[in-house]
Amino acid sequence: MTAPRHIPTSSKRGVTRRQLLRTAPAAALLALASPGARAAAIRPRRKIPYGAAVALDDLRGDPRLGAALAGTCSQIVPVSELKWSELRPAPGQFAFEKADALAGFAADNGLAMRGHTLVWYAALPDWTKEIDSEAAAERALREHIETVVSRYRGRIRSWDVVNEVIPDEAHQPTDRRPSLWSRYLGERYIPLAFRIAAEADPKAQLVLNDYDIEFGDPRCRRKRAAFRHLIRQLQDADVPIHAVGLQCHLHGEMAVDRAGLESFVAELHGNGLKCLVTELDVMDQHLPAPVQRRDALVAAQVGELLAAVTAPGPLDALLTWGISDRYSWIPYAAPRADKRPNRPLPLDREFQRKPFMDVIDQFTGREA
Ligand code: 9MR
Repeated sequence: MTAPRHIPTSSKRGVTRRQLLRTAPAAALLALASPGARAAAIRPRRKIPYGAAVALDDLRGDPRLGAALAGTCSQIVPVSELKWSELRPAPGQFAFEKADALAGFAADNGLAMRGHTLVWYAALPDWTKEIDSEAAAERALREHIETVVSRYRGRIRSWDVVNEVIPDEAHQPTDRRPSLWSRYLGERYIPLAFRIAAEADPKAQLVLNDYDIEFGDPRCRRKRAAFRHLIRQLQDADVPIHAVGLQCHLHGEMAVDRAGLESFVAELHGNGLKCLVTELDVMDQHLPAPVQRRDALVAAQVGELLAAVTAPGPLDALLTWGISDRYSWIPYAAPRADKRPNRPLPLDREFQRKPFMDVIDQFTGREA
C-alpha cells in the first residue's frame, strides 16, 4: 500500500512527530512527508464509490489509517468535524480548522469528501440552549447552513442535510424526533434546512439520513414507514431532496429484511431519489466469539444488506463508519460481555483485510 500524501511519518528538525502533532497548526500537521506515487493512481477502480468515516485525531495519530483510506477508498466523511459540536465554539463563530484539515487530506489524495451533518438533534454545543425563540432558531439554522455549505461549495458535493429525524419508537408514520429545532420551528425546520442548503450550493446532493431502517422486526418496520412518510412529504412539497442515506449500523444478530428493504429502495429510485449506504458497520456483541466464525457472519449479513439495497439499481455511494476495527464507535456503544474486541469493520485492528472487505469489493464492482 502506498503512503498517502500529507500525513507526517517522520520527525522534523529534532522535533518528535508526537510533539509536532501536538503543537503545529492544522495545515503544518498534514505537511507533505511522503512523496512518491499518489495512492489515488494505484487504488482499485470501482463502479460504485467506496468511502469511510475518519476522525482527524486518529488520522494524525496513525499513518496506517491514512494509507488505508488513500489506498482503498475514493471518498471520506468526517466522523464529527463538521458537526455543530466541533464547528461552533460560540454563537456566530465557526472553527473550520479540523474540517479543513480533513478536506486538505482528501484533496491531496484525490478523495472526495461527504458532509455530515448540517442538522441533527445531537452533538449541539451548550450555547445553543440560549436559542429560545422561533426567530432565533431560524436565524441560527440559516447562518449555520449558509456559512458551512458555501465554504465547501464545489468541494463537498454530497451533504447529510438532516440526520435522524425519525424516533426509535415511531408509533405513527407521522412521528418525528423532538429536537431543539422542532421545539421552536416545528417540523418546518426539515424543508427549511434543505431549501437553505440548496440555495447555498445548488449543485450539492442533498441527503436525508437515518438508521434502523434495515430490519424486519416491528420496531424497524415502523421506523421505515415513518421515514418513507417523511420522504414522500418532502417530495410532495417540492423540497430539494436528492438522495436518501441508509446508515446501516447493522445489528449482527438480526436478519436484514431483504424483501422490505428492496421494495423501499425500489420506491426511492422510482421517485427519482438516489440511495446511499452512509455509515455501514456491524454491531457484533451478540455474535459467537471465534473470530473466523464471527467475521463470516458479519460478512454474510453485509452481503444480505447489499444484495437488498442494490437489487433495484446501483447505490450512489457506499461508506463504512470507519475502516479499521481500531477506530470505531462500536467498542464504546456495544462492547462484548466476554470483553473480546469488537470486529465491526472491513479491516482488522492491524489493518488486515477481513471477509467484510471482499463483500464491499463485490458490491462496489471492484476491478481486479
Ligand atoms: O461515531 C461518532 C462518535 O464518535 C461521536 O461521539 C458521536 C457524536 O457526535 O457520533 C458518532 O457518529 C454517529 C453519526 O454522527 C450519526 N449516526 C450514528 C453514528 C454513531 O453513533
